[in-house]
Amino acid sequence: VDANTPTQTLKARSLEALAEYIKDGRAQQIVVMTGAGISTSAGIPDFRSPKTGLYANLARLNLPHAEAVFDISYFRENPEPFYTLAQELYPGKFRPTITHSFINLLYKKGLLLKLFTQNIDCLEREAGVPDDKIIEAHGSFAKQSCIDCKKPYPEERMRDAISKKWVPRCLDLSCNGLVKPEIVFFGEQLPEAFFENRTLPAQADLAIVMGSSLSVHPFASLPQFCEEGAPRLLINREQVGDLGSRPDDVLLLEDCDSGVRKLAEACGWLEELEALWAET
Ligand code: CNA
Repeated sequence: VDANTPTQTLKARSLEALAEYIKDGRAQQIVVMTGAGISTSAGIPDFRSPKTGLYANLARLNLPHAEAVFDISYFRENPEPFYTLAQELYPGKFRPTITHSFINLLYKKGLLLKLFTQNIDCLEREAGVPDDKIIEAHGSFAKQSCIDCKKPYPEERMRDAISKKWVPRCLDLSCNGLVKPEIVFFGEQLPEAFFENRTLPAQADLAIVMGSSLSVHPFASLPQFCEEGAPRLLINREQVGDLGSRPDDVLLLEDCDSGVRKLAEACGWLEELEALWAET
């Protein structure tokens, strides 16, 4: 589409028109899809940003290639690099961003159908979004288990392992398999809940994609399940996926936090949003 392509649903392909659509009560079933970019301002690096991304800074771990740190077959042979990284990423040290609070605000207003996140940092929960609204497509640090027999592993021990950088092993001595947080590695299946809810975006009357390069499949295809005519908003530093290819796609190519502030302001929610964030 270009500037002359007529829109189907919105009056124009602009933030103002989108805010009007929301204020008119036409967005009641919002699906939000997020990635590492919503947490970078909390201090957690993303994967793929040049210079600041994790992949650009993994040289010290001597990996064959950056993705290996999250590759299940590499982990079986060499779990230490993951545990080095896990110490940096482990939940508890980071504060949710205003973008996380914006998702909570949508929930509080009864407008959030579902949040699909690729993030493993649990910051959406910490911002107040309830468990049943969240699909953690790539799992999270919330649980841990043996990669062979799947036996759950106690959280306190994992916390200790991560803080002291020792590699935990299955408590069933006859198994002795490696234990890892239930974050989805390359080569592992996504959680059932992802596949059960995968087509949910088709029910959305608005989709908001934030902070993702949309380069990891199958997550990356979620926005394509949205109906034609359902507006899709992208808030990201760069254009990604097929966002921008439909007449009712609105692009805010900037930082998530400034983007959600603009959207909240256009909807008349900015004070409420700032207050909600201040509480977290
Ligand atoms: P990615 O591939 O690193 O892409 C991040 C995207 O966000 C890029 O398009 C950036 O341009 C953009 N971006 C970065 N910072 C901002 C910002 N402040 N405002 C707006 N845009 C920004 O990350 P994805 O999530 O797309 O990749 C999927 C991987 C990354 C998932 O498997 C995650 O588990 C994994 N990951 C998660 C975390 C986390 O939990 N916080 C951190 C690092 C990686």
